[in-house]
Amino acid sequence: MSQERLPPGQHVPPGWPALHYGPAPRFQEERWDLRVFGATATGAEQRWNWAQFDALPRTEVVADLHCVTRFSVLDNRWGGVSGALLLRLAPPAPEATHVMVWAEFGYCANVALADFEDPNTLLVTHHNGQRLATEHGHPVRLVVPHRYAWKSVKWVRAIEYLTCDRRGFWEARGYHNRADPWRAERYAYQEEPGDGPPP
Ligand SMILES: Nc1nc2c(c(=O)[nH]1)N[C@H]1C(S)=C(S)[C@@H](COP(=O)(O)O)O[C@H]1N2
Ligand SMILES: [Mo]
Repeated sequence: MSQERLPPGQHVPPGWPALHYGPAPRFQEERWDLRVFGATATGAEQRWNWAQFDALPRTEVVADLHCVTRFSVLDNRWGGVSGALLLRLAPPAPEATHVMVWAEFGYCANVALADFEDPNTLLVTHHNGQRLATEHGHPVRLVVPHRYAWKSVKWVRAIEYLTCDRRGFWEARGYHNRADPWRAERYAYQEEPGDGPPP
């Protein structure tokens, strides 16, 4: 494997490990919605039920997934709704700088608006042409390929627009606020001033 292909310290295990904190939620279609709230352009929140969300136009991106525990899963063909499209459908206020992506059971991760808008960032419904398996985030997970995978929130239920940065679940538990795998930004103690919200 060439050095350019894998970020520092990463290796490729067999298959696709499933890794998460706590249990995997069962998808209940009739109770599911995706909510956008916080600093929206109009101040109102927006919701899609499952049928509405599943009818949105999908994009495909081929990208690698890098977990901070050092495994990488290469060449995933992700299908889903782009972060950029979501921002067009539910515009943030001009002051918004970050999003907090919320999952079932309160897991969350913060993502800079620029990273959420990146053409490779998707709200993923499909992997290699098939619906995601439950343990990988069915029905919808975020994928931000250029950040460590704890920011690729599985079982997404809400997106909160923030006007100042705020640490998510792992970012508040000693992990790096930005989490660029190419710079091995694993831990909060590596942060420089400005990499995270003021303490
Ligand atoms: N809701 C939720 N999403 C999550 C996590 C979690 O604990 N809960 N773990 C993250 C971590 S640390 C990793 S490495 C990836 C793993 O994705 P995978 O299980 O599809 O490989 O999911 C991320 N998304
Ligand atoms: Mo991870």
